[in-house]
Amino acid sequence: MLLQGFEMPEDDKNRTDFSNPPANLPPDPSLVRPEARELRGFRVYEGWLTPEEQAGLVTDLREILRKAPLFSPVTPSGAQMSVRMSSAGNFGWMSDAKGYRYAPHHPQGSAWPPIPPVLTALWGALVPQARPPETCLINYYGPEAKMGMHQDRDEGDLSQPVVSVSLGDEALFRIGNLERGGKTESLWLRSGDVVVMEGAARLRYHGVDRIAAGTSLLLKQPGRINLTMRVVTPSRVD
Ligand SMILES: O=C(O)CCC(=O)C(=O)O
Repeated sequence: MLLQGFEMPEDDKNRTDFSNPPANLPPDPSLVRPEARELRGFRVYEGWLTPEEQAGLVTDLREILRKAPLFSPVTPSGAQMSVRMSSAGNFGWMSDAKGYRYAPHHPQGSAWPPIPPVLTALWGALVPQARPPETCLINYYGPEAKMGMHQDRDEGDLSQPVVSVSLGDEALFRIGNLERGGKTESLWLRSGDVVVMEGAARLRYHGVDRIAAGTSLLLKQPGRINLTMRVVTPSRVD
């Protein structure tokens, strides 16, 4: 039940047949990746992942979520988030009455599964100077889910980037300022798009206002997956 939003189409003729893609495709040297465009310091790579890579990633995610099922986090003030979450990597992001934090275990007690190699390769290609990612937060948005404006600041080393991958239905992504409030700008993120938040833009407020259900054929049901890779631990001072 927890995996339903991620199942690939098997018998729907209107959808591309990605039903049995290889989990990790070999790099194709002839593949030309898109250049970034910049919006308020966020680097946006439209269509960075090919449809085949997206489908392979969904296969990887299905396996991850079998071991670390999605759960519905509750904010410290007691509100249930509309986005369901899980994680891969050494840590997973958690929220409950005790606050926001990273934890080494899923709420059910198991370690988080490893981050899929296609994602660590993407990180290496787009932020080669960064430390390796220590977590990949998996956000699942149903058609009604959204995410309020927030900063990503629970990590121990804010000099390290956040790399965000969109899969499935389009999302209206809003970028704000370094402090709450003020004018904002929005863009639609589509399946395969990647956003890099780093440097001066790392702490910009951002959020997701809505999902345009049914705009992608990648997932079996309407909805969106967002993956954000981050470094969690403080940098070592030797
Ligand atoms: O879903 C998105 O595109 C953004 C996710 C996000 O802001 C977060 O996980 O902190």
